[in-house]
Amino acid sequence: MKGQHSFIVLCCALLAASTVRADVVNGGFETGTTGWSIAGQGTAHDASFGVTPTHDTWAGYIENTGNGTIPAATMESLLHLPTGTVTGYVSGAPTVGTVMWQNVSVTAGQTLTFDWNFMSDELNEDPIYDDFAFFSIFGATAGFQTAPMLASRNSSSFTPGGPVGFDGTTGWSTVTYNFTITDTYRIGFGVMNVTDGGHNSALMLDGISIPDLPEPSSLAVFALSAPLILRRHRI
Ligand SMILES: [Ca+2]
Ligand SMILES: [Ca+2]
Ligand SMILES: [Ca+2]
Repeated sequence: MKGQHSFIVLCCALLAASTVRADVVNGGFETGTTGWSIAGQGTAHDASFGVTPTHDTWAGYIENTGNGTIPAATMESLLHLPTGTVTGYVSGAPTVGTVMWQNVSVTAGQTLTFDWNFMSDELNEDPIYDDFAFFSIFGATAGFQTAPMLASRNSSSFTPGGPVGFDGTTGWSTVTYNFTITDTYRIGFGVMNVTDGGHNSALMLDGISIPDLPEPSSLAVFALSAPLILRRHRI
């Protein structure tokens, strides 16, 4: 009886330890921008804006014009990016834009996934206005991880039209990023003007999540537990 009791306790302990939770708050923007920090211009839009969200009713939105937009050096400071990251994406000089971020606790092996959609009013302007968008990952202990460009005016294909005020959108794409180190990470998103501060470009986001690691099946729990039980019986 005592052995059976130990087995049950062990199973419970293993299950508790295996349920790893990160905490992206409001990753689908169903409660506006709650949980997100924004420097610049950001909000949430539903389908009445002209773009259908990929998850439920609302999607996040940051744009690179308007009051409060910030320069490249401020973006790099807020997202903890190496100096030169934001000025290095395209050949033109960035001017001002917006970043949005959130800190999350992550266990090695977990994966970030999100949907993004870039839109621009620069498409019938000169290509020197190469507005762009990016995302970034920085670990409190692990340090800078990555900050790839998602899209730019000159490097992406666009579907003409889109929301009022834009010439076209890239449409939705999904990105995944695998965490290899357990840490607290700052996950950031940015959209930037290039050469001047006019003609809006925007990045929409939805379904930002870090799913729990899968729990082992009861069979796997038994397989993990069995050697410990056998060892106990030999004592
Ligand atoms: Ca949503
Ligand atoms: Ca235009
Ligand atoms: Ca612009």
